[in-house]
Amino acid sequence: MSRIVVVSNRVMELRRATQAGGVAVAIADLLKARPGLWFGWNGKVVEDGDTALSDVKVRKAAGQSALATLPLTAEEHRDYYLGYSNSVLWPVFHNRLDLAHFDAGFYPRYTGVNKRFAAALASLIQPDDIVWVHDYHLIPLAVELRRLGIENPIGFYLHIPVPPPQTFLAIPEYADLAQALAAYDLVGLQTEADVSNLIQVFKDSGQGRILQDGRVLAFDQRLSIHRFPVGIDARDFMGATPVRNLVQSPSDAQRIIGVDRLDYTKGLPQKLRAFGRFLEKYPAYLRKVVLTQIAPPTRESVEAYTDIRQTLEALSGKINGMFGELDWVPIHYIHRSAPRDRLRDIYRASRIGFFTPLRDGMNLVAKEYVAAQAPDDPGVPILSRFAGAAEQLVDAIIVNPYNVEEMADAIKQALEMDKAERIARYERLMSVIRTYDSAVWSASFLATLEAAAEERSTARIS
Ligand code: GDG
Repeated sequence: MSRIVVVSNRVMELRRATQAGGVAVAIADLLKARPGLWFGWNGKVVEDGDTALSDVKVRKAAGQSALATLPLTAEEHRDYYLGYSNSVLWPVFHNRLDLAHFDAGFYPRYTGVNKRFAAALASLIQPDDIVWVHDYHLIPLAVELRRLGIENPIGFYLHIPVPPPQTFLAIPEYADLAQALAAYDLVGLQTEADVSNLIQVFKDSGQGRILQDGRVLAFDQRLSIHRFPVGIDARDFMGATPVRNLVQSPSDAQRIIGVDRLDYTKGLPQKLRAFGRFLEKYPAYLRKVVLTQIAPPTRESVEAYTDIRQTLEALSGKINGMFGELDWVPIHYIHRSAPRDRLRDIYRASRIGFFTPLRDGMNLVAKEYVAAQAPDDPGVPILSRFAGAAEQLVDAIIVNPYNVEEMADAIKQALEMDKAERIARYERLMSVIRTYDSAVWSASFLATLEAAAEERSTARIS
């Protein structure tokens, strides 16, 4: 079996990755199951000129896998990570051109880190390795590896959405980015909408057309573009023990749970407003419902993230002040991370899972919530139509996250849904979540990548 070389911005111990949730879990599961190397940043920042910058550290991890890591300099951390990755690509790909900060100094360091990573990685790649690069921080990696003579299959998976071409083309370096994507054998995306946006980006940048075999010819390169919706390991969340009385509230109160990194893409202010509107519109539910919102801090040194924190603190305080009673606090807002097994039990104890991002690549939390439900008395997910997960989880209550009135009504609908309907929806949702789990996601990506690379080498020989 070939070795898998996984490349992502941040590398962590497999045990820690399993706790972190999200894609780190899928990568950790893959590397426990087959021989591999996980390459990327170790989370450390060092002085410019430090020898550690070119001295990649390789150490054994679980199974037959190893971790290979490098530090960043303070300037790289500022311009590559906080700058180009999280102040340009993240907001633009989530349709927030208004929050993008186009600073001319960011891009050279972004490509600089990709060059440095490629040079360090090239010396570790063996002839039979399959290289799988993850996410927007590392778009130029394949170009750099090819320049260094690496001929192995190289695939790229984007965890965040592809914006419509009009938005993508607003990035000053859009043509470089499109060309860099075309250097991969396979680009994997979360949804059909992402696939069609990316194909359109290639067409609109004057450089792409679809070939008869379904592949795309762009910038003189042939590549495959496919949808591989990221999944969870459902077994991790089944068999949860519901926790009760998490906060002082009437014991018969129904819980609504939200779990989102405190990111402006997650639609948190709209969600809190919708809950406030629900209490105002349907006063019979006062004292009968509690919204627990877990919102761990993230990327706090990026300015746009300070604003969202202040907005949420003000909103939760306002709604609690307006509706709260001595023995009932309507919003239980936690700006810290919760342990993963605790999260599972809270999902299970919640009648509603409330996931309303304004834009999201997939939204794994919605899948985790469903998987944690009791099969004979499951809760109901309310899900934004702009989360990638909405393409798959059609049996959730699907809402427009900009429509506060509609979300308020969805809460009522979910609370009043009879058990038979809840069970029927749960069973259909679970069958999707089980079928497209994290193992299927990585296996299907890797199989498609190997086939795509095979076609490239055959095309070259003939
Ligand atoms: C990106 C894309 C895409 C969250 N809070 C806590 C915690 N988590 C875990 C969740 C879940 C993961 O983090 C979050 O995954 P999401 O998919 O919901 O969102 P992003 O972090 O934005 O992830 C997204 C994903 O990549 C995968 O492709 O779906 O669209 O934006 O697993 O459980 N885990 C713990 N404590 C917390 O407080 N332990």
